[in-house]
Amino acid sequence: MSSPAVHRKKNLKKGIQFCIMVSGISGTGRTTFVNTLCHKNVLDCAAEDTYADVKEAHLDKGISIQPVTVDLEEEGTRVSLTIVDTPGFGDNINNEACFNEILGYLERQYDEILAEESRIKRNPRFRDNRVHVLVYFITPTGHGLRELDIELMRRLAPRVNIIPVIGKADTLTPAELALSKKLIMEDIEYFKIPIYNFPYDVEEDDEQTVEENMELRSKLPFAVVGSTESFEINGRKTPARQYPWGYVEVENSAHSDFVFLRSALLGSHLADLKEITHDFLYENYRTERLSKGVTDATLDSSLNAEELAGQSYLLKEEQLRRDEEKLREVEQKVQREIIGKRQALLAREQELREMEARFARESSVTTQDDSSVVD
Ligand SMILES: Nc1nc2c(ncn2[C@@H]2O[C@H](COP(=O)(O)OP(=O)(O)OP(=O)(O)O)[C@@H](O)[C@H]2O)c(=O)[nH]1
Ligand SMILES: [Mg+2]
Repeated sequence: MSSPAVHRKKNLKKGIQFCIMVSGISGTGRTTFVNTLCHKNVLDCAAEDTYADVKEAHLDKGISIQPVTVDLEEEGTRVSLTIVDTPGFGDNINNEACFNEILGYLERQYDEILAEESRIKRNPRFRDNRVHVLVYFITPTGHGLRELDIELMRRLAPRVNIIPVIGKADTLTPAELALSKKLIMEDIEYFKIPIYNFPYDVEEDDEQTVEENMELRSKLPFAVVGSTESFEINGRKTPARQYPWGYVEVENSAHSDFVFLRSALLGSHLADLKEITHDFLYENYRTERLSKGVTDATLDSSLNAEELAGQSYLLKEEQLRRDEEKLREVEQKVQREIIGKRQALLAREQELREMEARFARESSVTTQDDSSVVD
C-alpha cells in the first residue's frame, strides 16, 4: 500500500479530528448540551462556584478554557472530538478580558500551526488543535441579541465559524421561540455578523445540497434542548426532560433542533467547517501575521533558529507571490497598451488607404478631362 494510503488508513483508525468550542453565559446549558451530544458525561455538570466565599463575590474571576477530547462513533465513522468550554464568560461586569482570552486561545492554535509549518523537520506527533466551530449559546430571553452576544460574535467571527443557538429552548413556547429566532436573525443581519450560515451555490452545488443547506439555514439559530437523562417514551428509550405535564424529547424535531445541529456538526458539515477553517480563516490569519513581520514578540519568543529560518522562508515565499502579482499587472498593462496602439495604427492605415483611393479617383477624373480637351 502506498504511504498516503497507509496514512489515510491510520487517520481513519484514529478518527477524524474535529474541535467544537462552546460559549455563552453561565447556565445556558452548554455542559448539558456537550454531554447530550457525546452520549456521556464529558464535562462536569456541577458548576464550579468560585464565589463560595461571599467576600470574593465582587471580584472578576475571568474565564478558564478547558479542552477535553473524546472518541465518538458517528454513522460508522470515528470522530476524535475535542470540546473547548469557556466557563466564566459573561459573568463579569466588564467582559473585555473574556473576549481577549477566547480570541487569544483561537489565535494561539493558529500560531502553533504556523510555527509547525515553518519547521524544517516536522513533528510527527503534532496535534492540530484549531477550533473548527464555535457553538454560541444565546440566553432564551424571547428577545433578540444582547450587546454581549453581538460583541462576542463580531470579534470572534474573523477567526472561527460561529453557529448561534438558543440554549434551553424548551423554556419558550413555540410562538415565543419563532419570534425570538426572527429577532436574533434580524440583529445578526443588521450588525452584519458573519456567522456560519450553511453556505451554498445554486449554480455549483447539487440540488440536494442546496435544499439541505437552505433548510438548515432556515432553522438558525438552532433551538437546543439538552438532557443526560433518558426515558422510555412510546416503547423507545430516548433522552428527554421530564416535566409534570409531560416530556420534552431532545431528538424529536417537533420539540427541538438538536438532531439537525448534531448531524450537521458531526456528519454533513464537518468537512466544510474544517475546510473553511483551514482555507479561509487560517489563511487570512497567516497572511495578516506574516505581513506584520517576524518582529512580533509573541510568535518570535517561541521560535528557535530552525524555526526562524522557516519563518523567513515563508516571508520570502509571500514576497515572491506579491512580486509575481505585480509583474502580472505590469504585463497586463503593457498588453493593453499594445492592443490600443495596434488599433490606432489600423485606423491610421485605413485612413491612408481611403486617401489613396480618393487620390486615385481624382487623378483618373483629371486625365479623362485632359483627353477630352485634346479631342
Ligand atoms: N429547561 C432546560 N434546562 C436545561 C437545559 N439544559 C440544561 N438545563 C439546566 O440548566 C442548568 C444549567 O445547565 P448547564 O448545562 O450546567 O449550563 P452551563 O452553561 O454549562 O452552565 P455553567 O457551566 O455554570 O456556565 C442545569 O440545571 C441544567 O439541568 C435545557 O435544554 N432545558
Ligand atoms: Mg457548564
